[in-house]
Amino acid sequence: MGWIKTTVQCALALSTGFLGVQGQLTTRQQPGQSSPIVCQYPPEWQSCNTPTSRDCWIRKHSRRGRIEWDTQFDVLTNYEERVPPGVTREYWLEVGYDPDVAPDGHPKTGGQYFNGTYPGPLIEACWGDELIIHVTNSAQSQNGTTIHWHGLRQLNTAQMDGVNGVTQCPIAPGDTFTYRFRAAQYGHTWYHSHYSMQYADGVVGPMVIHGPSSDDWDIDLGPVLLTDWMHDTAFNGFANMEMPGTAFWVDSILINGHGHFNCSAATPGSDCAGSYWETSFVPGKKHRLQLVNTGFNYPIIFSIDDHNLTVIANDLVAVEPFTVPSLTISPGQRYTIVVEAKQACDHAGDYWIRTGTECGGWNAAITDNRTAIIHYDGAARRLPTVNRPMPFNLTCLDLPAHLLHPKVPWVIDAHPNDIVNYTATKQTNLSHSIGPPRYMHWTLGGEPLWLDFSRPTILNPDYSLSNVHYVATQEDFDMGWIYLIVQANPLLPSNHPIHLHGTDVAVLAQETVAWDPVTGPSFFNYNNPPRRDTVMLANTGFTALAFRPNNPGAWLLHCHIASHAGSGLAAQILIRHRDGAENTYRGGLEMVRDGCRAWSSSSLVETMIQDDSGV
Ligand SMILES: *[C@@H]1O[C@H](CO)[C@@H](O)[C@H](O)[C@H]1NC(C)=O
Ligand SMILES: *[C@@H]1O[C@H](CO)[C@@H](O)[C@H](O)[C@H]1NC(C)=O
Ligand SMILES: *[C@@H]1O[C@H](CO)[C@@H](O)[C@H](O)[C@H]1NC(C)=O
Ligand SMILES: *[C@@H]1O[C@H](CO)[C@@H](O)[C@H](O)[C@H]1NC(C)=O
Ligand SMILES: *[C@@H]1O[C@H](CO)[C@@H](O)[C@H](O)[C@H]1NC(C)=O
Ligand SMILES: *[C@@H]1O[C@H](CO)[C@@H](O)[C@H](O)[C@H]1NC(C)=O
Ligand SMILES: *[C@@H]1O[C@H](CO)[C@@H](O)[C@H](O)[C@H]1NC(C)=O
Ligand SMILES: *[C@@H]1O[C@H](CO)[C@@H](O)[C@H](O)[C@H]1NC(C)=O
Ligand SMILES: [Cu+2]
Repeated sequence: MGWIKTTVQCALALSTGFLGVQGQLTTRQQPGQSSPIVCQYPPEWQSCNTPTSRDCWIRKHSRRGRIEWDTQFDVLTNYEERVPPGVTREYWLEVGYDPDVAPDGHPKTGGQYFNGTYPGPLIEACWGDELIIHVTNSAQSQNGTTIHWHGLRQLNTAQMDGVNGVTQCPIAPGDTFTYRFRAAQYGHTWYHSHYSMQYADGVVGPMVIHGPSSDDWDIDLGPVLLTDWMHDTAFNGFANMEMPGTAFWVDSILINGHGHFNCSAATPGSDCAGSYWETSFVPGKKHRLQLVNTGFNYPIIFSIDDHNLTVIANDLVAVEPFTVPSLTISPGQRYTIVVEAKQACDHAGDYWIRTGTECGGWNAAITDNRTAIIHYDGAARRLPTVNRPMPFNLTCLDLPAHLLHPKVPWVIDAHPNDIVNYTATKQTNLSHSIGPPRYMHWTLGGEPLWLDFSRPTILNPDYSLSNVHYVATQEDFDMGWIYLIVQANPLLPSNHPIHLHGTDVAVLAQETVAWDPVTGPSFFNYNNPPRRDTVMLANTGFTALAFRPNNPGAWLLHCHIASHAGSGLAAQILIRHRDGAENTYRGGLEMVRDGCRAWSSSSLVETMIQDDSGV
């Protein structure tokens, strides 16, 4: 063991109240979880992850006790090639309604949740584990459901990606689908319904895969889920958007299921309490927080009064550490941050966590940016007295590329095998109707995406490729690189957080000027560019992405603003789907067929009104 780092502590700060500060493989207990998980590897593998060596994960010792350096898993390990030998972990989740969940104190119509909690239970695993997750759709449900594990690569398990109409049929009310896949990456992410607007009504939860970090920290404060929240059901919100000039309404911002709403302002005389999420800092210690925007509409700006944020990972990619005063996180994106509790004893106290949505533009309803509290252990409890303006830039675009250096570099070939070209734009008053008539559809590949829940692409690739509403393109290369150019329509005000399933993308360029095929490539960075799974596209510009076509399957590409994807801003990329699909997918497609049979015989299929793209 290394020496104990001494830190200045305030006289009162004696107990930490956290498990796992010294024990490197255990983590702090989360609400709703009976005990912290312990990572397990075969006995010859030992942990090398301590508060002063977070970059190391496990190491194999030779019989003679020597360290075999070539058999170590750490933050420099290429996790697309080598994955530790983990264990199998099994979880059960149930999706259902619960009228009593009121995170900001105000009731919500049509709230749907995992296990009746918001956010859902923490799904936890260790790097290399196999996960088996049984998802049951409540018999009382008026919706199908499918669960997507955001950002997980699903190598050779595309059928576990959880996208109805693409990788499976919706899980029928009363039915269970078992997801089984390997946690080959590490870090934190979230899982959410991919059935129409359902995730915006509450079907989301945090997921952590324990592994190494690119910087040291002492105390794990776990996932911090940031989201916009609406009191009406998102299905109504979306239906109300059919006419020009109407927009999705957001009522409050939640952090880990806590928030505030001034009921009295809406209905004079009424009152609803709400609450602030709180967490504790131990003076002098470094705290890890795993930020996720699980929202459906806004990018969220995050800051803590009088504390800087050291970023150590974006999405599921460990990066060289760097420090910023605030972060803008778009729906779907994540940042892992380390925050040092370095306020001196006479300033130890409570500090605001602030969230801003100013770049949302048209919805100025949420003006109070105080959303959660950091409490210094040992200090007297009181509402924070410090009031700082939020340090941020109004663009709400991603961090500049020069800050984001993945620890495991990708070097991109300047000669791609293929270039796929999309434009995020609107179509108004389409003459041919799909679903109920709508004034406007967002599109990516010319036509709005509109899936048939009963005919998922993975079972019907030829049908999908011939149906314009499946917006499907195919790639049959099994090596090299595919580029993806996504342009915005500069006449429209929206930025779009673009999410590709099945692989991380290298961000060759992310510009605020229009794409030009001649000059565009001069912006490209081929040498270890930022890499992530959700990339903000500026309304006036383009983003150029690159990925390897090495994961067979049908992969959704979509905007992570729920109403945009719902009206059609999505496409599918079919990678080598003909390579004997049945054998390519580990575990085969029989479970998908069983799920489709249950869906087809469900009475919901007759009564349900599909008024959106399905995703
Ligand atoms: C969810 O609820 C089910 C049924 O009550 C329970 O068996 C399961 O353990 C819960 N899952 C988690 C992850 O807490
Ligand atoms: C989903 O359920 C909501 C009620 O929670 C209902 O309004 C909506 O029509 C359902 N939609 C589909 C496509 O099942
Ligand atoms: C809530 O709104 C009412 C009416 O606009 C206002 O008087 C009151 O100060 C507000 N309360 C808070 C806590 O902001
Ligand atoms: C944050 O970092 C900046 C740049 O290093 C520094 O000037 C500032 O004092 C730091 N703020 C806090 C609260 O530590
Ligand atoms: C955030 O809230 C503070 C008060 O707590 C206010 O002074 C400030 O104007 C708000 N907005 C920004 C962008 O800081
Ligand atoms: C805002 O942008 C400027 C110039 O690009 C940069 O120096 C500064 O750090 C940014 N501030 C924040 C809070 O991101
Ligand atoms: C992409 O689209 C633009 C504009 O539609 C076009 O000019 C360009 O040639 C396309 N590039 C490729 C590689 O298809
Ligand atoms: C589309 O339909 C709306 C509503 O009927 C109408 O107000 C608008 O003028 C139409 N736009 C075009 C371009 O036809
Ligand atoms: Cu969008």
